[in-house]
Amino acid sequence: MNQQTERRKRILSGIQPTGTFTLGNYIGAVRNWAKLQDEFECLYMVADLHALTVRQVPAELRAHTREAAAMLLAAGIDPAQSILFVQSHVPAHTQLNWILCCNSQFGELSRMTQFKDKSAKHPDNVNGGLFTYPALMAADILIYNADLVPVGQDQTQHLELARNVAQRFNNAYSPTFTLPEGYITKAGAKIMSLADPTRKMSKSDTNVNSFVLMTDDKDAILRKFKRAVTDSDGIVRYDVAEKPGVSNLITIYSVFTGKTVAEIEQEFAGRGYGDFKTAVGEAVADALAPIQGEYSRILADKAYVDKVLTEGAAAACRIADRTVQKVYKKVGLLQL
Ligand code: AQP
Repeated sequence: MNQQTERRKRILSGIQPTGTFTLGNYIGAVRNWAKLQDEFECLYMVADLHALTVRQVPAELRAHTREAAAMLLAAGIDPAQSILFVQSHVPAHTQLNWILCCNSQFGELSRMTQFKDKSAKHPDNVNGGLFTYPALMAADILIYNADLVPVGQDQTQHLELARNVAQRFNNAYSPTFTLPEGYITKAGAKIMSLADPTRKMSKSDTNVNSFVLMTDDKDAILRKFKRAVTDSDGIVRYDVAEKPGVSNLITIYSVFTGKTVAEIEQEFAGRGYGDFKTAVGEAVADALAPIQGEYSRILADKAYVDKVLTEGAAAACRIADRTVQKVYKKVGLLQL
């Protein structure tokens, strides 16, 4: 095969509309998605079905879903290049999910650390969806025969399960699914909570000072960084074990200024945390301002967002429905 006829590798990635995106979501995921569009065939999904594993307020989930799409567009996802869609708009995901649930073992699902973590976090709602979540995630990926899945460290176990289930299905029936590989972007740093730098920054955190939202204005951003938990030695030095708060701020500052850790340590040598926190806040606010402008403009045009999502769902369905038909046939479901 020559360069022209070779199919570009396909990427699938998703984000849950469980709240407004944080700086963590942006740095770890969304920021990189736009950059992947030139090289890969990309499918980006607002994972509203996954969001249901935790109780949601229906009106908020609806609003967050449209907002998520608008934010992805504002962050540079180009619907002319990539397929942007909402998971529940492509029913084939749940159709394949059932088949994959029937090909996943209780033991392997029980070993998932996210299940254990989320069960501990929501002891009053340890539901079946939380348990079978990795089978739906496998369906999300396998239904498009995605080659690559950009994942953080926290998702590698789920991706491994998707590969195992795909392999099992291919062996039991016939080659059907591409075995997906993880695509770890170097820039996909893990951003920690500003209130507790040993935990990751999360959009559903109940402490509003723990995260910076993509929609926070400059005052809120500066205030949150000023309050960020650091330590008492007053030295701007990168040391995750000893100085997790300061190290987290260095990472964020580095992402938005392009400066290295050494340059940052040098820049703030002998200056204390006040100056440093202000500089981080300013850098973040400056970087988010143009995205926020785009976001407001796009979100105000509901018809445009819905048109993108309608076209995205149609394009995704065209690929996904074919896979499901093939799978249904292979497992012996009667086709009329
Ligand atoms: N703190 C983070 N640092 C770097 N990357 C992060 N991601 C999330 N938090 C950070 C990445 O964002 C993408 C989408 O995540 P998700 O919405 O599917 O679920 P999540 O990882 O559970 O994100 P949150 O914000 O923590 O959501 P909630 O609070 O609902 O659980 C993923 O690629 C993730 O790695």
